Amino acid sequence: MILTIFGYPKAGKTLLFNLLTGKKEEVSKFSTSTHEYHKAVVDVPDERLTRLAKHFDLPPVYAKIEYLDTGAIAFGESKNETFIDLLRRADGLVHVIRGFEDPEIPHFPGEVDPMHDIRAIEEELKAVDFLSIEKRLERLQADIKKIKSKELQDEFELMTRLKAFLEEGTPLIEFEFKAKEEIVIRGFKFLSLKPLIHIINADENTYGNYLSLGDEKKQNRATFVFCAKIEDELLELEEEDRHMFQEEYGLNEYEYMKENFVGKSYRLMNLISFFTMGKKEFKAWTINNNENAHTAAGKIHTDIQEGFIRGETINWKDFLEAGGFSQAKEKGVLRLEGKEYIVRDGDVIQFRFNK
Ligand SMILES: Nc1nc2c(ncn2[C@@H]2O[C@H](COP(=O)(O)OP(=O)(O)OP(=O)(O)O)[C@@H](O)[C@H]2O)c(=O)[nH]1
Ligand SMILES: [Mg+2]
Repeated sequence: MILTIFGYPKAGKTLLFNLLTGKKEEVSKFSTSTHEYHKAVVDVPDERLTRLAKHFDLPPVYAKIEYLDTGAIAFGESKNETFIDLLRRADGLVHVIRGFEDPEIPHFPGEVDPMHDIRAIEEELKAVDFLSIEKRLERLQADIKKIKSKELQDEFELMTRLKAFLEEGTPLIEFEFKAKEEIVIRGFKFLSLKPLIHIINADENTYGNYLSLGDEKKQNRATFVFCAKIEDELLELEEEDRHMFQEEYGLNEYEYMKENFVGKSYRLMNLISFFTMGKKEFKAWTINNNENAHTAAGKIHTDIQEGFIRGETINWKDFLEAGGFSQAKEKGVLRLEGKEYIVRDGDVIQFRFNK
């Protein structure tokens, strides 16, 4: 899974990137480059997998998140393709918003005003999609003149509806696509169709003011509030000192983004994990909530999906208790599930398939 971090200059993007990835990229008050970006792949921490792997004496292979930290925002620029591409590649977008006061660091849109920046960025994302749709419509119009095709006509109608939808100011994520339409639009990688996480980067004085803007979930949109700089400092400290400083800053209830971000974004994006036990490793896989065993098999290998016979399935805790597949079978707690079985968070699955 790819998550792309973006936002106005000096909002604290790289600081967040460093916190989430353990990297030490330079954070600075001054130089800004819009064409450079950082990339890091990190494990999705999962206590369940840690326990399973330990019990069965296998190395754990965690699911992965690739974080991309873009340079400052470059929507309007003529040469913004690299930047837009980093956004298009993402499975989810992470918008970092200036919420701290520091007279030495100017804020590009003017006043520090998170709600303003949130709205402005949402408009930018829709504007990018709007342009892609307009371009596509022009193209389709020309093609339709040349070739009579129901497919092209259907796409033209869909694009026209999407354009009208955007004109009303609604992001595409709120559009109710039919399954067929989803296939048509997949290649466009529309930005307003992606889950979007707004992260307000506050300081100890502004944190309290912005908490009320926090919102776990609204149509695949979420807003989190955190204090990048303070969190960075606090994480350097021993547990005990940490609490003391937290109290001093008035941040007793502070939720560490480093610890909570993945869980929060999985919930927002409706993602769950299932596990497989191989000869050499115990492995976590990420899929959308509500997806079936057939799709899950496809995550692992197309051969497994195509030859799918059944998924021998058990909740991870029961699996630990039973001590393995054969023991679970003996105890009668191993379930034989078919293609249509909706995978649950924490399932351990052994796929049977025709080779
Ligand atoms: N006072 C204060 N400074 C902060 C806070 N968060 C970030 N900064 C400072 O803001 C500056 C920019 O931080 P970065 O993480 O580099 O921001 P960025 O968004 O990656 O910046 P660009 O990539 O250059 O656009 C650094 O000097 C940080 O120390 C904060 O909460 N309070
Ligand atoms: Mg940066």
